[in-house]
Amino acid sequence: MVTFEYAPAPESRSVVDIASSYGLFIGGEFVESDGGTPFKTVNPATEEVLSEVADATEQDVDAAVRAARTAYSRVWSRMSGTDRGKYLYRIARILQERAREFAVLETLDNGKPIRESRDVDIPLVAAHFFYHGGWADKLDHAALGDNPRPLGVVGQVIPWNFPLLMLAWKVAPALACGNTVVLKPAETTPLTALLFAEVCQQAELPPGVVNIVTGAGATGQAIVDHPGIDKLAFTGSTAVGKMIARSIAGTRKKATLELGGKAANIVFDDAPIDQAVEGIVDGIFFNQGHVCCAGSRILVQENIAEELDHRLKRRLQTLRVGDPMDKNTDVGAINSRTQLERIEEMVKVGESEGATRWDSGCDLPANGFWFRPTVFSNVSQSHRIAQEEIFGPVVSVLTFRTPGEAVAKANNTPYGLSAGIWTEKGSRILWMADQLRAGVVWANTFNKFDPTSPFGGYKESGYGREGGRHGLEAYVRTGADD
Ligand code: TAP
Repeated sequence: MVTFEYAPAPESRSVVDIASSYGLFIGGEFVESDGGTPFKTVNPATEEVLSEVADATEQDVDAAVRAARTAYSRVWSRMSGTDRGKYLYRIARILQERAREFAVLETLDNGKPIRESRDVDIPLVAAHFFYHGGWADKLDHAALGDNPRPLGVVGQVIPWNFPLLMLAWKVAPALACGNTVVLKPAETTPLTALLFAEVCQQAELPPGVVNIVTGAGATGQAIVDHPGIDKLAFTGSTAVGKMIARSIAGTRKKATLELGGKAANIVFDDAPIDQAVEGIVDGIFFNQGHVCCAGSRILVQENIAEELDHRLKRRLQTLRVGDPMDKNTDVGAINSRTQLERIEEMVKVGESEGATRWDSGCDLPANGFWFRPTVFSNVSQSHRIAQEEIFGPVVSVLTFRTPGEAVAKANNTPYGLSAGIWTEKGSRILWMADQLRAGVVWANTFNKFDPTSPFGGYKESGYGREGGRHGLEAYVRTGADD
């Protein structure tokens, strides 16, 4: 298919200064690791090394937990909610002022298109701090129970797909409720968390309220196992989530786990089909499909399956895949070589199971990690590509005849994070939403996020909610809880 050639429209990277190496952010200062071997973080679109980052050891995690405990007992838990709120607002305003710097850095470290980091990630990050700043002095009125009080020191471990946004989902509610935190960003995307540490300094946040320890899985495990942690907030894969649940079983640690998903995006024959196609594109090709709630399974009513297939493939041929720093780019780089290999392996599995593979055929850059938008048809429920998360720009298409069959197929996975419904009938939307075992159900839209709206899963997608009033519940104790 012929598309216009756009002139390149690259965002400038001159707004961001990347240091050649970074230490750990403990007790309000950047400090060197106590013996860890630094690791490199690369730009996945070019494979250029961006910086070297400290690998936090058990001793470093211990120092961070001790700094967080001191800040908790001496300052933060004693401060009025009004004053805590002021700090959150200050952080939110600085994030807005430095939004372009954060967007460019996120795109360089993660590979996501600048259009998305600029228009989605960073504005939502600021919105989360504003929203939770508003709750800080109103916790008594949030229907959380009698006398809501902070839990103490919270350990937070986050993934690489929305690095700064996942940090905001974790840090903002924890601080609003009076807790202090030790957070570990993902190994492949630590840079915006380290820039956020600078924002904490700029906002004059009391030292130790936020501590950031970079590292790999072992650093995350050291946080999970540390006896000084009162609560764990984890976002990542279901496999690691299960390990964490096993590690803390029998301890007094509370936990919220936000894990994987395999969402159904269900298209009925009365849906506005071009809008549904846009919703499908947004559902699975946004952020290269590195989205826990991605609409990775299309369930389409049988009598419009052929038409949808035709329109979807025509649309996918217009997606621009390439330089994430170009403002025209729709689909950026896959975050790491490891993730690219996982996607390639799952796609091979799909072909060997007998599904039909199609891709958009677009050109790909010579360096970096890339995968073309891909559609699998002739998929059946038992295929692994219909059951397991691929976490890439790959969608499986299945068909149904009746609403009952759509519900049965949508619910038939180990996950239950999100779902989408496309139909013009309001009554059908309500009936379907009631039947679907998913934490979030979107109707005639997909991937819409707002800090006021709780997000979380059923079944193997985890437990607990983030965002909204419900998200605060995870960060307080009430009544006679000690
Ligand atoms: P994971 O491999 O689970 O990694 C998540 C985080 O846990 C990373 O910081 C990782 O460190 C760390 N980690 C690894 N092993 C650990 C251990 N044994 N103990 C403690 N921490 C450990 O997931 P991922 O591949 O980065 O992220 C993709 C997954 O996250 C997908 O399944 C996706 O669905 C899920 N996700 C869920 C949500 C929600 S809200 N439900 C949102 C985004 C993503 P390293 O970076 O060093 O490996």
